[in-house]
Amino acid sequence: QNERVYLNLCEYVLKHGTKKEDRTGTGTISCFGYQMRFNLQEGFPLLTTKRIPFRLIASELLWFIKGDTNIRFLLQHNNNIWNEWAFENWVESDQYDGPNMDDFGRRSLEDPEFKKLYDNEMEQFKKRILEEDDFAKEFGELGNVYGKQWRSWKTTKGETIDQLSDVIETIKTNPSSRRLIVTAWNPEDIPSMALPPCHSLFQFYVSDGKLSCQLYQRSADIFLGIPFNIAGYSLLTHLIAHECGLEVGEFIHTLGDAHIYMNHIDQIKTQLSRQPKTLPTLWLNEEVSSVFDFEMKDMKIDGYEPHPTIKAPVAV
Ligand code: DHF
Ligand code: TMP
Repeated sequence: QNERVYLNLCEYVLKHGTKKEDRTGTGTISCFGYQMRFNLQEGFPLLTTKRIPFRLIASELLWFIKGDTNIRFLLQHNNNIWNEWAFENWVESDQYDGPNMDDFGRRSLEDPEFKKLYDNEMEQFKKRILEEDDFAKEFGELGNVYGKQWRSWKTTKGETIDQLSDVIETIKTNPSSRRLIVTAWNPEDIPSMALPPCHSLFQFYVSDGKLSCQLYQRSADIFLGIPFNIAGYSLLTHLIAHECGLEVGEFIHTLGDAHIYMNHIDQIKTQLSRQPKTLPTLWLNEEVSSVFDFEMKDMKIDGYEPHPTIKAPVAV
């Protein structure tokens, strides 16, 4: 069963992982190099051992597909998963004159008084992103992240490359190609990104009328990020297969630094104690054909009856 593949990853890293310091100062246990395979014909891999809100997966993917890199679109969809990385740029800017927010991620976990200040600043930040165009333009921007690289990779000639459109076109015209690749890893642009791309490169493969996708993820937050990434790329594979008149094959997830944050270990153990349920199925609106025309209402998940949410802090 598909979900077992993810639970096996958790067990593997708990068992074989070694302690490793990390950029965020949280500490992890980590393994290097791991691969999971999900058969997309066996149901949509939205985990059932904890609730993963599908609307967050779908709105983040639409945001990538639009080529958008500003969190305003996400906030308009009540999606808060990228807030901290835009907020970080804001509180480090000259224009910010509120209370000191250095190291806000860690301090808000350790100090309840500080957390009140932080929550308040974050609320105001979100409000300004939604209400003030100029503020949003400047401080909602995450830099040249996924959407930019997928849809308008800048060339040395001053032109742009639409990798996503190109790959879809090639899947239609030359499905046996071994060059069906989209890369977000643009070394020149890395310094201008709020976070260098974690899901860095993906490749498609067509055989037997089925479309498969393999993702190389350089850095993998097993508890928080990975369930989102599995569902997000599975959804992308479904959308492209839909446009190209193909069935779905497999999603293959290849991980580089696969880690569990020290403050996620109890949560992972709770999750491992739960019995996976039947995976849901994905419904796509037949009337929409192009990947670029999908909206939230055109994608639904059926038969999703997961175990309850498990909360955990995100390392910033
Ligand atoms: N940093 C780190 N350390 N880990 C990440 O997974 C990560 N992911 C990013 C950006 N930076 C990151 C983008 N994706 C959540 C999930 C995915 C995501 C960012 C955050 C998250 O916090 N999920 C929670 C709550 C979601 C909600 O309801 O708002 C979860 O329980 O899944
Ligand atoms: P890093 O840049 O130091 O590797 O930190 C990035 C963290 O974010 C790391 O824990 C991996 C995690 N992450 C995911 O797992 N999935 C994602 O989609 C994103 C954006 C980040």
